[in-house]
Amino acid sequence: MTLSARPLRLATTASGFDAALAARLHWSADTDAGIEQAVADILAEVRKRGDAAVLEYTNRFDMKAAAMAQLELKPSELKAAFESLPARQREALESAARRVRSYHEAQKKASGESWSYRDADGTLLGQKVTPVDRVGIYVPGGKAAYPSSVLMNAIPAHVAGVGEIIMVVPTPRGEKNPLVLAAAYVAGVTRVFTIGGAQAVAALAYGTETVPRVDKITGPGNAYVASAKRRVFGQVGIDMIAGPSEILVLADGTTPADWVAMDLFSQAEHDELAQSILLCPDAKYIEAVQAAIDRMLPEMPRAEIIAKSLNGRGALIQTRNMEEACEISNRIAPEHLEIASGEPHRWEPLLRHAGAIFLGAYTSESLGDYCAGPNHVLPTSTTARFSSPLGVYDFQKRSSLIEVSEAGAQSLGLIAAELAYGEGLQAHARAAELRIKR
Ligand code: HSO
Ligand code: ZN
Repeated sequence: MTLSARPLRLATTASGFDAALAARLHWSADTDAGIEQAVADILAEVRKRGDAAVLEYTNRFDMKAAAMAQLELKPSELKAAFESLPARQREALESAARRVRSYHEAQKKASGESWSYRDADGTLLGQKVTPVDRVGIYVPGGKAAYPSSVLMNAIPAHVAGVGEIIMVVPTPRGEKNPLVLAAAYVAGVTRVFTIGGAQAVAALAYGTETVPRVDKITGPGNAYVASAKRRVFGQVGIDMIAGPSEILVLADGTTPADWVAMDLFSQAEHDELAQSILLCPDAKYIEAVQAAIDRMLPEMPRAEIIAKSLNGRGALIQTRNMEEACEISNRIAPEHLEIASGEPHRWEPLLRHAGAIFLGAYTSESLGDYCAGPNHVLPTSTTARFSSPLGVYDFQKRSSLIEVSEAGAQSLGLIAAELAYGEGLQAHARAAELRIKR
């Protein structure tokens, strides 16, 4: 079978461009009613019967175990998994972890510290930042079992100062992924349970005899996991619900076409529903990228997934100029945005909505996925319009601090009492007035 990948060719000057683009971008997170019902049942069972229910579901879906205790990995097993890896893999994992840690430490310094000030009355006002006590990290077990995602979820939690990081990872047929366990070891995960699916989310959200109840759950998962996370939200915090990976490349024609084509492949190989888009004013360059796709596709082990993704959701779009390319990119609000240009800093100020922005020809998105330092858990499906990468701030919360001085009580008391009487709340007004000196 000869595969071919022909992303949709569009031009902004053509009539019907807006509709054609909108159709390509469309993606819906809706899950079917069957999944919703199954998940609701699993959550209810785990809530009611704890360990016994988790064990039953695990035996049914993943592996046989006689007791919950068998589903917890000992710290020595994590260490052994790390030590079993070839030296080069160990070093890569540690270098990546170091860089991700430094980045998130800088992030904490810049925006994650407590602050306060005193006003003219001597009243103290501020904000105290504290870590979440205990978090749960969901790690998928199937085709998307990414050790890099273990680092990206656990390290910011660790840097935030989270006391306990509980990881859950299903082991279909009992097979453990040593790289995933090694990543947990390197990232400083506290406890690991080999459970997955909606039952693992339920165990983390409600707690069982063996699995401690957490305050927040992060990490990607399949439709069951996504549905379970939505349903336990409120009981616990959750991170975003991620859609398929996306990459958008803005090209002015100066980056080798092969590099750009391979970057488009890199997200397409994640998932048949992943989205890879090129925006470029130069028709010849678009041809060159298509030629590179044709040439390199057969060499790719995941050619079939790449072809499905590019044929179904990919697009090569010719724009009038780079300014228009930036404007369309803002409309798409991609998860990953590469500025494959000789003057990336000229275009970057025009780009407002993107999960992560990769500047210049050398900045392959792939480097950001593993080791540049910033987080690879990013807002997808246009949610970069209003949300941000996973970060230290997702594992922290803020408390307001107020210390009113005696002088402050006089002036604030008058204001508060006035407004309280207006709301018909006598006790509020009197509490303020009692502190006013006659
Ligand atoms: N690009 C993915 C993350 C990842 N890539 C993990 C490789 N491994 C997030 O969109
Ligand atoms: Zn990736």
